[in-house]
Amino acid sequence: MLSTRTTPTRDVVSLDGLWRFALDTTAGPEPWTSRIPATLEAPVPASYNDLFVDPAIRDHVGVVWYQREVRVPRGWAGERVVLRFGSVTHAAQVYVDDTLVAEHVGGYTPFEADLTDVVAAGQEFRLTVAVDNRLTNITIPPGSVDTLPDGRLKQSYFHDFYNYAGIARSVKLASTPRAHVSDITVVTGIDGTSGTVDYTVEAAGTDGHDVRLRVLDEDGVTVATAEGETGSIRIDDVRLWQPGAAYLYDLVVELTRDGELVDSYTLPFGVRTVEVRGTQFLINGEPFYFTGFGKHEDTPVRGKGHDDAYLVHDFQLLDWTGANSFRTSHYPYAEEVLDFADRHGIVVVDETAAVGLNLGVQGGLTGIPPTPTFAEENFGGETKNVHAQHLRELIARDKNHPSVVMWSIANEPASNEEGARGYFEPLVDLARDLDPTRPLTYAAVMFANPTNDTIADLFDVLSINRYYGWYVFTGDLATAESVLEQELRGWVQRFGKPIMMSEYGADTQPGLHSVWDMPWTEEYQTDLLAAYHRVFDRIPEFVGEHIWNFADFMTGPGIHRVDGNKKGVFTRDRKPKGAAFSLRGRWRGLEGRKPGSAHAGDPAATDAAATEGTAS
Ligand code: BDP
Repeated sequence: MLSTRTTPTRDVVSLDGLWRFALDTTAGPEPWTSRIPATLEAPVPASYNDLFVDPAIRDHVGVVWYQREVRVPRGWAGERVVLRFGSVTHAAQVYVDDTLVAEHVGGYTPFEADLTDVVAAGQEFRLTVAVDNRLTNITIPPGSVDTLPDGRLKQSYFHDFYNYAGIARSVKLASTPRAHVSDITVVTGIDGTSGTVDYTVEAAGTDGHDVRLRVLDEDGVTVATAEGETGSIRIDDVRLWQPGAAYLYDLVVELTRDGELVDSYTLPFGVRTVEVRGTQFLINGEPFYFTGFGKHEDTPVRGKGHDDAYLVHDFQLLDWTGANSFRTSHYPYAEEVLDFADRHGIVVVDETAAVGLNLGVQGGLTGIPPTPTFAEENFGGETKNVHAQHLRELIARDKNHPSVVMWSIANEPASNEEGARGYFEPLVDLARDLDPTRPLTYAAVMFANPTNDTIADLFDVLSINRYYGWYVFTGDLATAESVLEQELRGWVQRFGKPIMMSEYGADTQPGLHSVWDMPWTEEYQTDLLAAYHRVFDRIPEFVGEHIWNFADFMTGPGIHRVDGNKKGVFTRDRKPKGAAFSLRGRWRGLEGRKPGSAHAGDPAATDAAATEGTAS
């Protein structure tokens, strides 16, 4: 699915800003048929939960309504008009005046509505969106909704991060010609000093057209051309997209008829390869070692609302610590984030929203579920179908991003349980079919170990989440270190694949200190990470370390959490905890606190970081 851009044949109008807002309990019946009172207004993009002081809104379970008026630019007569939502969490119904124009389920992928036949250039229409935040056993992520004795609905879910909802990404109204480029796929390769670009162009709304393509370098110089809907383009003396050194070309795709331009779309892309060979993860044929974090889209007040200021600042902090990558735990992030990663050379493990396919969490530390996770009445065939559809939407959206080097199909599924293989095998096949070029992984929960895991052989990279020294062997780093090493070696021995740590960390209250191994102190977080790093450095098959988490984040209520999950290396407002400085020491080979003391371009820092980063 192409993202929305202005081109010589396409225009875009942003619909971000303040929309009228109401709960379904106050909006009245069929709110799309008339104006919702402007008592409450909510910004788009933002989650709605933390905006208002009324707990009935924050804790609302079910539908809320967003509404605004939109004028179609008068110059758009004869054009196709498309409405595009970056995401609506978790399900949407979209009305233009009295007409239902789109329905979408899945809170982290985009969808469009073709409005060509229901709106007119120069005219205004009323746009109303029903947003449903409910999670059930047939949503991804899953959850369950119960009715309390007083009649209120209660939402439960199997992940700790807060179930923020709303229109958290940008909304756009776009024009395209009726005959238009509807999709582009590029797969790049390297042949000596040349780059190869295998491309496919899809068009819609046309009964006859030609396709011509140009590749422009970063100076706007045409470096290659081609014709036809599919083909291969060669770029001589190619500049590769590399981690830490991004280089993007533009693929200008033009639809023509009798030599006249009909539609034009520009796709930025990078030339790079990704491959798992033996126990190595190769980017452009070179071993790559992931340093970085699992992140969340989470900020005060906005919740999961996309925010360019936090985007820029977070990437500054990634660079400052020497992180070269992150995982989009536990759902696809806003497209702006991936575009930014493409432009700045940050590597991304792109994860689906399949977090919590694991009833073992209800069994506490035993991990024994009260009822089997993959039983038909829990997460069975229908859940799998929804998961498959989500995977299709994710790969359709992100397939052309050079920053995305691997798909993570799920976080902490019950891969130790019977039924996991039947559930995941078709999803792995589907992902390989949709994208044969990128390796696959999933993040393994602590109940799944090298002996009882039933699915790891289906995947390319072992990603392991572990909390030794935190949830188990709390405060005992010596035991944590030795148990961790024994287990990681067990995974390598059984599966013989590259292995990385996809989560490890400790909740940390900034300002709390101790000379002893005291959980929650800044020193304990630093020391726990150091213990893990010693283990990683002793295992030759290790290909990466992603700490949990980049920053503190909001969670649902629970006795394990004090104002959210505090495993951040940065606080929720992005202040460094002590561990940030020691990470910088490990990943950049630098100590110190001044941002000016080490830039990406500092050769000493880069060399040191490279040496550290590839040490295994
Ligand atoms: C892991 C989950 C992650 C949690 C983390 C924790 O993958 O989402 O936030 O535990 O408990 O199991 O901090």
